[in-house]
Amino acid sequence: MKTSRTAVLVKPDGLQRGLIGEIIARFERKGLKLIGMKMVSLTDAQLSEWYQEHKAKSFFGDLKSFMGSMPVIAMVWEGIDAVPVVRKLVGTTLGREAEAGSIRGDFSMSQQYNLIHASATSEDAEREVEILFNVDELFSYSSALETVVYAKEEMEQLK
Ligand code: FUP
Repeated sequence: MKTSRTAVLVKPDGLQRGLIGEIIARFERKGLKLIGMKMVSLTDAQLSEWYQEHKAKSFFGDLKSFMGSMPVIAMVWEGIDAVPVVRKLVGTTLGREAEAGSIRGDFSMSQQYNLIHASATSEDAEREVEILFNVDELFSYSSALETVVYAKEEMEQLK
């Protein structure tokens, strides 16, 4: 168990479909803490860095133009094991096959239009947070909910 932070994007299809509130609500209800959020238009350079692992793939150009076609909502969520916890809430990549109950499983039918991005690993999370957020855009505050979301020993890890 480790306190970590993870980067989330509500993609252009999530914006168009009016699912921003629904997505944020799911993370809030889970007990994760929001430490940064903004609406932003991703540049081609940012997208190339963001999706560097897919540079050689056939869908790279399409994916970048889709992601740059309108603003996205960028967020950073924090909590114990935040990276795998958020990936589980998001569901697997192909919306049609994603688990019912996950965000993609409940709302997406597509591979590219799968509503949301979430960091795959802690290393990815740190890189992605850095691409989108300045240090002064991330916030440290104590949440009243933490004492009921986590047991005492778990709270130690949040320090
Ligand atoms: P994920 O980590 O679940 O977001 O998925 P990947 O990192 O494997 O893929 C990144 C994004 O590329 C996906 F969200 C959707 C898009 N993609 C395609 O458009 N076509 C493909 O064949 C595979 C992925």
